[in-house]
Order: sequence, then C-alpha cells, then structure tokens
Amino acid sequence: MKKSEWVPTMCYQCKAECAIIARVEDGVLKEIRGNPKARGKACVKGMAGVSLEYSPDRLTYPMKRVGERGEGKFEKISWDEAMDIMAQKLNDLKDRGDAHKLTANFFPHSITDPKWRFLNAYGGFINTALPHCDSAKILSFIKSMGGVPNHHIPPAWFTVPKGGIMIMAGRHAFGGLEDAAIPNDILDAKARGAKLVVIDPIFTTEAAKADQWIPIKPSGDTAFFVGMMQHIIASDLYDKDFVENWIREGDFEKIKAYVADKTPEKMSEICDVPAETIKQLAEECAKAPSVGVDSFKGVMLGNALDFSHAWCMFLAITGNIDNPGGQPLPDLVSLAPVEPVPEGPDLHELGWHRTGPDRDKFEYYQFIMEPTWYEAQAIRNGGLKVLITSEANPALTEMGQNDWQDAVREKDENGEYKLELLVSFEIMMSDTAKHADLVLPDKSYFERWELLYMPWWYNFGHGVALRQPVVEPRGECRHSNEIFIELGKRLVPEYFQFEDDIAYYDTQLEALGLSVKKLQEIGGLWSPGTIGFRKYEKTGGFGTPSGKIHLYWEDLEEAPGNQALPRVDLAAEYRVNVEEYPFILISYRTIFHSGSGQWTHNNPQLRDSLSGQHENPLMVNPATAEEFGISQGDTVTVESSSGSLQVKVNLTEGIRPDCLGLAHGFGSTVGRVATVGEGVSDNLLVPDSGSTLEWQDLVGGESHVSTRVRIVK
Ligand SMILES: Nc1nc2c(c(=O)[nH]1)N[C@H]1C(S)=C(S)[C@@H](COP(=O)(O)OP(=O)(O)OC[C@H]3O[C@@H](n4cnc5c(=O)[nH]c(N)nc54)[C@H](O)[C@@H]3O)O[C@H]1N2
Ligand SMILES: Nc1nc2c(c(=O)[nH]1)N[C@H]1C(S)=C(S)[C@@H](COP(=O)(O)OP(=O)(O)OC[C@H]3O[C@@H](n4cnc5c(=O)[nH]c(N)nc54)[C@H](O)[C@@H]3O)O[C@H]1N2
Ligand code: SF4
Ligand SMILES: [Mo]
Repeated sequence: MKKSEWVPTMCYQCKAECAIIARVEDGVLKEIRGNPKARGKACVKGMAGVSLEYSPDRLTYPMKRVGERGEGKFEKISWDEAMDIMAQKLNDLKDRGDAHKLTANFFPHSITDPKWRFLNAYGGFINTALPHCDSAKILSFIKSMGGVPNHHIPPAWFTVPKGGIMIMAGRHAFGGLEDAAIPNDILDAKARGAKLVVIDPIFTTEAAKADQWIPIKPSGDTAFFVGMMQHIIASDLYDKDFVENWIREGDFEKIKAYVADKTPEKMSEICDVPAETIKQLAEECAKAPSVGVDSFKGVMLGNALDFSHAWCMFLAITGNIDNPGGQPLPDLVSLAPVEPVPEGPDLHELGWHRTGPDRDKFEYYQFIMEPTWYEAQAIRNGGLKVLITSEANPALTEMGQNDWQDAVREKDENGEYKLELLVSFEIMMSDTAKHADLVLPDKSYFERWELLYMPWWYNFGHGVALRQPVVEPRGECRHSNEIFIELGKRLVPEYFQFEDDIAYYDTQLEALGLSVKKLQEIGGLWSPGTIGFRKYEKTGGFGTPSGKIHLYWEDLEEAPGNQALPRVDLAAEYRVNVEEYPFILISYRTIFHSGSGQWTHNNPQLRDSLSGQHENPLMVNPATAEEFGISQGDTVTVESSSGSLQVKVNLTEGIRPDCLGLAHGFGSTVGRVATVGEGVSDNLLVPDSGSTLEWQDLVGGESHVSTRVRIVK
C-alpha cells in the first residue's frame, strides 16, 4: 500500500492564495483540491499546480550571468557565491550612503513579510505592482471611512440576503479571481434571490450569469454612479437614518448641491447608458435590503480616484456600509511585533515622493507609482542601483515593458551598467530573470513555510493562514525568505536575532495564542470567527478624525482640478487622440492565467488549446469588423501612440463596437511551453506612466485597462 495523505496548505498559482488540500503519495504531489474548511474551491490554475511543481522548466540551482544582460547566458554558481555577491554590493551601497537606492519588486504574502522587514532594516524600499493596482480604491476607503476594507476584499457575497443586489462595476469576478470560492458565493446568493448586475464593456462570464448586463463606455462609471445618486436624492430615497447618524455634519448638504445638476440624462451622455437604466437601478438599489459593489481594474482608466470616491458616497447614502451584503469593514487581528521593529527610511525626507522620485512635482500624487515606469526612470537618473525581484516579472508586467528592458541594459560612459545589480528570485526562467545578474531558484509554494497575514483578504476570513511544505524542494531551491533572513543576519544583525522563519512566525503568532505548530495542528487556518457587521455602532464610529464618514475631501480642494468631490468627466484628458485612435483597448484577465508570469503561461495544462488558453486573439465586434472589412481569423495590426503588434481577430458580439479586447499577460519569450504558445503582450500597446503622467496625476489611475488604439488591416 502506498502512503497517501491530504495536507492542507495555501495555493499560489495566483495572488488570491486560496486554501487548498494537496494529496501526497510517497512524497510525490498527486492532486489538488479546494479546502472544504474554506468553502472548498480551487480553480483550474490551482489544480494545475502539480504541473508547475514537476515542470522541467523549474530552476534548480543559482546562476550568474555570463553574457550581456538580456542574452540569457548563465553559469551555475553556489549559494555561497550568490550570497557573497549580494552582501558585498549591499554593504558597498550602504557605505556610500545610498541604502535607499535598493528597491525590491516583491509580492508580500504578509504585511510583516521577512523580506519587507529586511528592506526596512537595511533602508531600501519596496516597489510592488500589488498595492498600486488599486491604490485609488484603498485611498478612497481610508479617506471616507478611516479603514482599509477593500484591497483584495470584495463584499462578503456569502452574506447577501434575498433581494440584495450585487454589482460588478469593472470587476471580472469569475475570471480575475480573488478567491476560487467567489463565483460560487455569487451564484449561491443569486439562488437565494439576490440580483446580479454586471457593468462592463465586455460580456464577461459573470455577465452571462447576470440578471442585467450594462455595457458601459469605459471610464463612465463615475458618471453612472453619480447619476444614480442624483436620482436617489431627488426622489428622497436615500437612507435617512444612516445619513443623519453616520455621515459627517455638512457633507450630505454638499453632496446634494453637487449632484443637483448631474441628472441621469446628463450622465447618460458621458457613460453611454440610457438614463432609464440609471434610474431603474438607482431605485432598485435604494429599496433593496443590501447593495454590494465590487470593482477593481475596471476603474483604472481615468477616474480611478473619482470613481472610488463616488462609490464610497453611493454606499454611504444607501446605508450599505458594514452590513450583510454591503461593504464589509475589516475586523483586524494583530500579530505580535518582532522586536526591535525596524522603522524603514523616511523617503520623503530623502527628497522622494512616496514611492518614486520628484517629491515636489507629485505632491498630490498619493498613489503608489507604476513600478516598472518608476524603475526605468530611477535607473536612468541614478536613483536606483540595486534591484531585487521576487514573484514579479517587471520585464513584461506593465505598459512600457520595452522601456524597462532598455533601462536595465543601459550603460554609463565607462561601459558599466547603470543598474549595478539585478537579482531575480524565480521558479522558472522568465523575461525578467533573463536580464538578471543573479538568478536564484525559489522554493515553490509546495516546498516552503509561509505565514499569510493580510487581514482584509476575502479568503482567510480576516485571520492567518499557513503555507506548509508538502514535498521536498527541487534541487538546490531555497526560499527567498530564508535568503533575506540570512542577509539580514549578515548586514543588519540587530534586527535578525531570531533563528529562522519559523521562529519569526512563532513570535508573531503568540499574540493569537498560536504557534506554527499549533496552527498546523488546527488545519492551517485561523480566524476570529466573525465578520462583525456594523462594528461602528459598537465602537462608536469610524476610524476617521470625526468618527463619521467623510465624503467631502477638503484636503484635496487644492489638488489639480479640485478633487474634493468626484469629477464625472475627465474625457478631455484621455480622449486626446480620439480621432487618430478611435478604439479603446480593454485588457482583461482570464481564469487560465496569472499576470504576465511564467507560472501559468508556461504550464502545459493551462496553455492547452482545448482545456486551457493557448493564445489571446483580439476581441472585435462584428459591426466594427464589417466597417473595416475584417473577417474571423484575420491577422491585423493594432497601433497605439506608443507601440504596435499583430494579432489574430476573434469576432464576438460580447464587446462594445467602440472597444477592442485583449487578454492580459501573454508574450513570454522563454520556457518550453510559453515559447511555442501563441499570443501577444498587451503591454506592447499600453503607454508607460511617463507618457500619461500629467493626467494620471489628475486622476490617480493608470492606463492598464484601456488604451486608445487603431486597427490597421
Ligand atoms: N485568473 C487570474 N486571476 C487574478 C489575476 C490574474 O492575473 N489572473 N490577477 C489578480 C490581480 S493582481 C488583480 S489586480 C485582480 C484584478 O481583477 P479584475 O479587475 O476583476 O480583473 P480584470 O479582468 O482585469 O477586470 C477588469 C474588468 O473590467 C472591465 N473594464 C475595463 N474598463 C472598464 C471600465 O471603464 N468600466 C467598467 N465598468 N469595466 C471596465 C474589463 O472588461 C474586465 O472585465 O485579479 C486577481 N486575480
Ligand atoms: N496591460 C496590463 N498590465 C497589467 C495589468 C493589466 O490588467 N493589464 N495588471 C497589473 C496588475 S493589477 C498587477 S498586480 C501586475 C502584476 O505583475 P507582477 O507583480 O509582475 O506579477 P506577475 O506578472 O504575475 O509575475 C509573477 C512572477 O512571479 C513568478 N513566481 C510565481 N511563483 C513564484 C514563487 O513561488 N517564487 C518566486 N520567486 N517567483 C514566483 C512567476 O513565474 C512570474 O514570473 O501586473 C499589472 N500589469
Ligand atoms: S484563484 Fe485559483 S490559482 Fe488563484 S490561489 Fe485560488 S485556487 Fe489558486
Ligand atoms: Mo493587481
């Protein structure tokens, strides 16, 4: 009889990090399923994790670059040599007084991740795509409610009552998962009698399941929600109790005056949704027992901050905050600090903007900048000397991908690379690793310990979760956390007095009466067991200075364009090229792939043309195709102001005629599967932040989602 067991752990085939169970037979990983203790779902990527674990593309030993950057020529080295190269360079940088010129492009699994601790202790800083993807949203919730309810946490769909309304406004919840359980939670709520409304220029999988699909014009969401508010207030349908008791005195009057002339008819002209539809949904929302709104990347063109602001206003005037089916606020538990806690450098004092250069210019730019754009800039102006990437793929991640690659290869007058050291922790060779000086083989998520602590995450119920090794590591793989703890012991030992990662997590878990071992014994998942609705009633208010909800942002009166109240139409800022570039390119996610990364784009199961997604043809509406004389399967050239690419056409009614759609993340140039798979990188078309900086500063968003393009047959 073979020894077979199911081990609970946490998936990492995408950044949702769902709870899974892994079947291991005689030390070999065989099968993955959702963990029944966490509502039991794993998506297709999660189940394809076995292919990742045993992929022949896995990196298994450290390597040093021997050719030029980007050539992809490496030789095997020892971990000792790799550690020495890093320690020497970092010591040197610190001696020069330039510790803040270390940047790490990471994905932190916990707000107390050991890698992040190292950065704070050493004096470098983190630069990650993760919080910048919805920083406008986070900022809005902090300003309005004094809390961070909504990073990757949507409304708790499993709490929606009968008659409740679920609105996805630029949220592809069945494809860009935040938890594999969410699609089921939404469908279960529908089965209980809740209504699903999808506002999206694309007929997504959730639109197919929706009671109502509203194909909005991209970037029209602020106008849409403001139009609904006007109608609700004018019809005296707002939640008077909530408004009176919980909105700061004076703010509601300001909103009333602000929306007065923003009628559904007027807003309809901006968002291209009939006024009747705006009114109908407004009335339904005002009368429903609950309304939950979820949005993510869909708000990123143009009105990111304005939309997030309008979204908070809408929730507040309809009384949908911290109620079942509405917008939950986090019920935070804290881990114990590991003393002494490093403070991190004061970047503002160093003359830097929050996460980038030019503090003065970006006084009001409150967001985390697009990491790759910032990196390219900082390499060129001498602000970035050592870059370490882990679980990120900046060579393909973002708009202006080629500019990042060029900057990394740029040399000074002495023929030395301007970026002195580039280190890539990876599981497989990637386009980023191809440019690195050191390529370090990380342990996969089946091989390492990790404490996941993002208290507002949907999936772990506002608690902690344990990732544990289920199989032996491949080759010489070591976990990046182990490496950073070792570097910490060498470079900043006063902050790394604990023995190893387990000891670090044990200290943190003491605050919850847990340890790694205890957490393991109870199945790896712990939560306080409550979502805790209407906590503000018990605690006497919100985390804002007044304890009430702030909907008028007086501190932004002086910001460019006055951002104290949402601006409904920023079209002028982004429609500059409207005649030249008549279409809006929509980049969206698919259930089969994660980001731009190797983990799924190089997985044979997920790249299969029948059971996965092999390529990303361009979505074109048949009416548009007819106008241009384009047929199914044709290859067309798509051009933007910053680039062009050739792509196969897929005709579909499921997209607005003024939009073109492209699934994000394709375009890898390395790996056995990725290089034979078809597909193009949308980021070849998306201009980098630098080219849209002025309006980004105004709107607080990034141009990931929608770019102005044209078709050339
Ligand atoms: N499978 C998978 N899951 C993932 C990820 C992944 O790469 N793959 N990535 C994770 C990460 S990092 C993130 S940030 C989330 C992102 O999660 P989502 O934001 O839900 O993912 P996208 O598919 O990019 O969704 C954007 C949706 O907005 C629509 N849209 C575009 N412009 C507009 C607009 O102006 N208005 C409206 N109303 N809709 C618009 C698009 O058509 C698309 O359906 O997904 C996470 N989950
Ligand atoms: N055009 C366009 N661009 C976008 C977006 C979009 O919607 N459209 N979305 C943006 C958003 S919201 C985000 S968050 C960013 C995400 O962009 P990134 O943060 O760069 O993430 P990924 O592209 O998913 O790359 C993750 C990398 O980590 C590697 N990896 C996987 N597992 C491990 C591991 O265990 N250890 C190590 N060391 N490495 C591992 C993978 O192989 C992969 O190369 O992309 C952004 N870029
Ligand atoms: S959504 Fe799928 S791939 Fe992502 S963590 Fe969950 S199961 Fe894994
Ligand atoms: Mo993201």
